[in-house]
Amino acid sequence: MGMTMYWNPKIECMPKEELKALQYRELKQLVNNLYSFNKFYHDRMVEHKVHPDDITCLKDIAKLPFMYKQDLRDNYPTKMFTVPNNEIVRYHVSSGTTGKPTLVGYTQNDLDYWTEALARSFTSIGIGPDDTMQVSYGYGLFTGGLGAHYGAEKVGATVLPASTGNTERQVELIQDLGVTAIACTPSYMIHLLDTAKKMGVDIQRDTKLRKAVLGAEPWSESMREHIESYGVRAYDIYGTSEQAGPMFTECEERNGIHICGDIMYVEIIDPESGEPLEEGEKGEMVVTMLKKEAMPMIRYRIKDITMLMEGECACGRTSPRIARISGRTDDMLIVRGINVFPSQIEYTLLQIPEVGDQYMIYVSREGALDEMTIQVELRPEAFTDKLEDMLALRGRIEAALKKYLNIYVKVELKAPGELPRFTGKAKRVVDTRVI
Ligand code: DLL
Repeated sequence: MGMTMYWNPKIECMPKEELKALQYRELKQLVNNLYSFNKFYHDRMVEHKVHPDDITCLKDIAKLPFMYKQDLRDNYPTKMFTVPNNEIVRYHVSSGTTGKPTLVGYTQNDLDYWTEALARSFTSIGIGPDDTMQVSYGYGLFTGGLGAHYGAEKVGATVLPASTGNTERQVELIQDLGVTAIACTPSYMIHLLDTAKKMGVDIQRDTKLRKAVLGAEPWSESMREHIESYGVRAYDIYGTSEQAGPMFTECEERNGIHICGDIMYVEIIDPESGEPLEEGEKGEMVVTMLKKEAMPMIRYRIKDITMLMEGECACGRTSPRIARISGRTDDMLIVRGINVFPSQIEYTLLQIPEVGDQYMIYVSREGALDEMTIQVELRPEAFTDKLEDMLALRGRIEAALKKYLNIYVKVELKAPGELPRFTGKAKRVVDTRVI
């Protein structure tokens, strides 16, 4: 594999104690600033009876209140921003819940730190000037496309902004342009490999594609093995729009995802009690973004389940590492790369007078692509055997769901009483995807 390359060795290999001191300084400055100059954070701290002077070491971060996605929704669109509007240079929007999306704003410095994180990450997996990277995450409101794009350009790679879709064309481009690395969701990667096979293209023999940077949704070691059987080495990449977007990857060792500790401070807590957990203990990740200007995040409850890994990484980086995300503490589903909350589906269905109280959500994987089917029970007065009326109603429900969820879902209408009733806690989501 040759000599280990670092993008920013001073920070990436900084002695752990030094990094902690740096994190403490950043935290202290962040908390002081927000307490003095921002109403939202000031009021929160007062409400929580904590003053910046109470923070005297890194562990004191636990005295600060948590932040939740609900805070972002309540303050939609820009009430959480802490800089004047003319300092905002970019927005991204994450898919909505109950009709309301989450807006993220960035200053130029915010974009630069995001890109810096990706430059370190891509360098750690050997992506550099000799690579041509096809970015097949969605470009647009989603952070995946533009995020990976700027990161890959920063390390000097040639970037092909393919975005999603038109997979046969994507396979042709991989061949024609000698693409060496791809960034996309793991399910799209599998779809692309299937498509190549159908086209008679042998990835290993007919292309130069050797690396894939996969994330934005959960995946597993068995998916990794499947992808690697095509001669493509697969790496996990993690991030969320509240942090910036895709940011952190495994290194060549693939022994956890390296977090840029100078940019983000990670705590793992017990999701029930909120108490901090030790390295090696699985819990909910809570993040504090140490450098963000436009939309700071202090102790933000991401809801992803992971743990901080013990010991040193053989790559020489001293940065904290988290394990592969193993689930969520809420019911969020990721369907074709879109974050979908079942509560969002329920909310949409409730707006339609013909729909009764019972519904079921089925998520499956057809080939490599996710399919979502929603069965809805109609009210007795709405149910008829006139096919035309039923088709029109189905069309209306599908359109309403498409509008709120941003993805196509298949709707099946059911007669009153036809769907299962639950005696205990209703289990309306059946997710049969094997990952
Ligand atoms: O998915 C950002 C991203 C883009 C990450 C491209 C990686 C690659 P959101 O749309 O805000 O941002 O969704 C964030 O997706 O809380 C996790 O639940 C899930 N997720 C992201 N990466 C992974 C991963 C982007 N590698 C939410 N493994 C997060 C498992 C992931 N889950």
